[in-house]
Amino acid sequence: MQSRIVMLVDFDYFFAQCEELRNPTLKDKPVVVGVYSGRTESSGAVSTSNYLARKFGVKSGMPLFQAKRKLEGTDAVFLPVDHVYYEQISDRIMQILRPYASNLEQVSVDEAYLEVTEQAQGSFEAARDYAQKIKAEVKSQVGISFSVGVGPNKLIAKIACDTQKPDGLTIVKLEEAKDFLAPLPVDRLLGVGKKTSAVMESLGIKTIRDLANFDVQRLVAIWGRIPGVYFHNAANAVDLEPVQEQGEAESISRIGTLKQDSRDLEFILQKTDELTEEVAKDVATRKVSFRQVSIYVVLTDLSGRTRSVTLEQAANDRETIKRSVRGLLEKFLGESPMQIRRVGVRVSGFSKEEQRQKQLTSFFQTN
Ligand code: TTP
Ligand code: CA
Repeated sequence: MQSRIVMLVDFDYFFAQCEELRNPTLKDKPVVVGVYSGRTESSGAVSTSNYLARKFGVKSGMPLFQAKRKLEGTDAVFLPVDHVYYEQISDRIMQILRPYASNLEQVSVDEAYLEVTEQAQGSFEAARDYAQKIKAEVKSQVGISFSVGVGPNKLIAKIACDTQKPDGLTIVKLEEAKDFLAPLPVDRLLGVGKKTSAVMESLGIKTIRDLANFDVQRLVAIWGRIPGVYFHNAANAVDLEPVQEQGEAESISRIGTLKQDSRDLEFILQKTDELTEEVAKDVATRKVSFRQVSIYVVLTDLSGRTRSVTLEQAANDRETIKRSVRGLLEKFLGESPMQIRRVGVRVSGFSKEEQRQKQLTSFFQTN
């Protein structure tokens, strides 16, 4: 049977995996990446952790002191979040993924939907091979693993992906989709939070099967037309939401390594000019304007720094990027005595006028 085919790609234990990438000796240790609030040495919360740390009971959102306690006596490593670095890695992976899809919709720093109906010719068997090929390419080019869910729509792809991690590949065909959802609790559906699921439970709706069998008119009477119909359709594995290309990327960036460590402005600018060319090409292809230009530098001690400037007016040309990068680099070299090893150029703060505000999206925001 021919079907639409959508993939959801979700990078494994992302922040912690990025940390392992730049320091492979971390791989056989529990790794916890956290946001430090700064009051005491271990006040703050866990952003994520690698799977070794999870074995000890560490979870996202947990206070750091609690994670420390769980990992007492191990050689666990605790690191502060480095969003700029994770976004660089994320951008590189998204760039590799993009040509594999008719449409790519980035939903967060570590997740993207890919519309691959044409590429897989509507065949889930072909989609399996295709997913494996994409996984292998990202692994060899960037060194990051991810999990994939493949389904007849976004809803199924997302839930399929969550069933097998890390490095998972889960395929749920069109004809299997309803049975796949049926036994799951209702809160697995996007848009069914604590409040909604409590109301559903009071109506005797616990599983998605219960919801699928519930009278749609009653759902509409309780939640209104758009949510009511959405719940009914979702429970029946029906989801017509397109994979939307627009507004998916929050930034465009490139990073490169200098031929030798340096703090010579003109030498470094040769590299950033090359990177700027590529960034400007992407800006033109995606027809976006940006308000922010940033540089990212990796110093010889491998620590990263970022500097940004916000433009008075949105721009879309390479000269603006070059000028801003020069200014930022000059300033940075004036402030820091360190040698630079790698440099990156990024533009962000894209103009939003093209972004479509859909009814369902606004419903999720208020739910
Ligand atoms: P997730 O995809 O939820 O988690 P993950 O990538 O760490 O692990 P996996 O997918 O293998 O289960 O979140 C993506 C990133 O978002 C994560 O690496 C860190 C960040 N994050 C937080 O900062 N705080 C949180 O509470 C959560 C859940 C995630
Ligand atoms: Ca993830």
